[in-house]
Amino acid sequence: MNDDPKTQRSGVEIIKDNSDYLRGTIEQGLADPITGAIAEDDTALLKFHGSYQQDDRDLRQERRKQKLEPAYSFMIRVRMPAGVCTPEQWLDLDRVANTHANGSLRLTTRQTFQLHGILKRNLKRTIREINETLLDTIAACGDVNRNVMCNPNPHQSEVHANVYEYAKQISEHLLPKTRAYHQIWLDEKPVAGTPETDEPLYGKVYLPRKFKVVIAVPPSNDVDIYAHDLGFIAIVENEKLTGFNVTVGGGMGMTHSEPETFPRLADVIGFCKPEQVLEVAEHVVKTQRDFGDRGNRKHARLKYTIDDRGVEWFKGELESRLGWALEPAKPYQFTDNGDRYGWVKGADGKRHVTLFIENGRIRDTDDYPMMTGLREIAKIHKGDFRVTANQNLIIASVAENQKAKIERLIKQYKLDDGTAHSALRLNSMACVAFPTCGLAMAESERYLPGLITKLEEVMLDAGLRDDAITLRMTGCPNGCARPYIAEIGFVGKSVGHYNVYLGGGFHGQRLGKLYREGITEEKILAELTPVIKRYAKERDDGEHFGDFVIRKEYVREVRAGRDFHS
Ligand code: SRM
Ligand code: SF4
Repeated sequence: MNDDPKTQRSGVEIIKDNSDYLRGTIEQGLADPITGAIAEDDTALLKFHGSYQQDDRDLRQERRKQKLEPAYSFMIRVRMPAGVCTPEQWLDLDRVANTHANGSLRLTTRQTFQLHGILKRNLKRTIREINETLLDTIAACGDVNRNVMCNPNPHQSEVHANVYEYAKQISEHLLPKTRAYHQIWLDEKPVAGTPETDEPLYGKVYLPRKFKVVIAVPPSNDVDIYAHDLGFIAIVENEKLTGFNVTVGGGMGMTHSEPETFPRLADVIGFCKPEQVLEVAEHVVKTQRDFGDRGNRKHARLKYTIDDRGVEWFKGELESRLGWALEPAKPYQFTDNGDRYGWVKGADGKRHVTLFIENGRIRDTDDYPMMTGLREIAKIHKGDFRVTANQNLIIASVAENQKAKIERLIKQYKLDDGTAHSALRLNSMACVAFPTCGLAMAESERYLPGLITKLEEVMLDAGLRDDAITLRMTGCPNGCARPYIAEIGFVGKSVGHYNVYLGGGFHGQRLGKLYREGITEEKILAELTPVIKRYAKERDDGEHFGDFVIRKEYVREVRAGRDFHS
């Protein structure tokens, strides 16, 4: 454990420290026409501005052979609390994606957009255009608080609307204060004689690692509250929000063959009133800022700070900073972590339709003009759009007299309101992985749809077409699609090989357990077919797949992250 952040610092800590509040030499790097990349140290700083330097991994070998530098481009992630944007913003992002990026938009597992394939020479103009549409990319990545998530439909009830306001406030409250972003991307001139802010919340070296906040409104846990550093579970009495249970210390990332790294579910530590939310968020962040490990980035998330020192220690530290004690947690119940597809009527009488966007990828193909269809809807839609934490999309707040028009466009462009697919596919997610993700070890987004087609045959044969089993895939163990809380999780080990995890909780309440290691598709199908068939025959009434595989001892129940590997 690292008790003295000054003596043991990882390389990224030193880069942050020397960066003049996240400036580094990014501006100079953007102006250098010799290379499509920026300086290595600046790639760490660029993340705080919402962008990653990547290279096309499909082309890596060929370019190496030809002695060319990698095909560099940049990914941009938008900050968009709770996944809400207007039709105008949709149209702007669509245009930006088709002019400066690779012609597609990617809905992420944290309810926002990513654009891929932006060349260095277009990076500044792309970020500027995103800002012109009144969205931004500040702190979408980096060692700060990221996009704040919450149940995506404020129009569902007054409580949802209320909670959305808190998501926005938390996002604003935890933003870095440096003007670096505005100066580099938006040409803001430094004001002479004004000293740089000292980042009152984060300090000069920001957090030891990324930090993620989420709000859930039971009974839906579609935001997977236990997977995040800090969470607020809305407690509702007589249809009014009375406050929140506070959760801390969740996280998914781990490294293969390093058992000291593990996914961990958050602990519920107490209850706070609505007006105390910002104070709690701020002091949880500050506690992690002061106690998180700054020597080893693989051990730097809040989950390790809490696991090493104990939840009671953390709660005590938090309460001493707050100057008051959290109340005991209130009862609550989650039922699932999936999306509800199709049309629903909200408390305000407006209609909302949830569309299935497979793995969040929006693009046109010859037989599926999805991007065009959504653009046409955005042109006439008067409500807003909401990205869900399952990479899907809600066309929200449709007035009664607009519904038929939107329905027509959904049909015309073959958009999917959840009727066309099996429950297995509708409850699936895959991370991006190849070709853009620099950390991918195996395919994910490009591979999962085909694997599901094969598993669907098994499900169909077993009479399970409409039975929801959560299934998630990632191309490496970092866990971007939260695979360790799926009932079936596939995690890339090497090209074409996956670890299979079984037994995650249907509403995100339990970690899965390694069932088979590093197996190919043929083996995956051979291993899972008998389990699925047996589930169809021997499950108890209403029993979920994740519970069944534990009861039948395919895997042992994982009760704590620390036991994930044992
Ligand atoms: Fe993630 C890194 C994509 C949600 C855990 N994630 C990455 C990078 C940026 C790769 C990199 O560092 O070079 C990926 C970019 C791929 C690409 O080409 O676009 C990437 N993560 C994603 C997205 C786009 C996956 C998706 O298919 O939607 C999600 C974007 C979220 C957003 O909008 O902010 C995404 N990442 C997550 C989640 C899920 C969540 O937050 O609910 C997790 C697990 C939860 C957690 O944080 O523990 C997650 N991503 C990671 C990690 C492991 C962190 C750790 O503590 O070990 C990394 C690697 C790292 O940070 O070193 C990572
Ligand atoms: Fe990349 Fe791994 Fe995240 Fe997938 S899980 S996007 S492969 S970092």
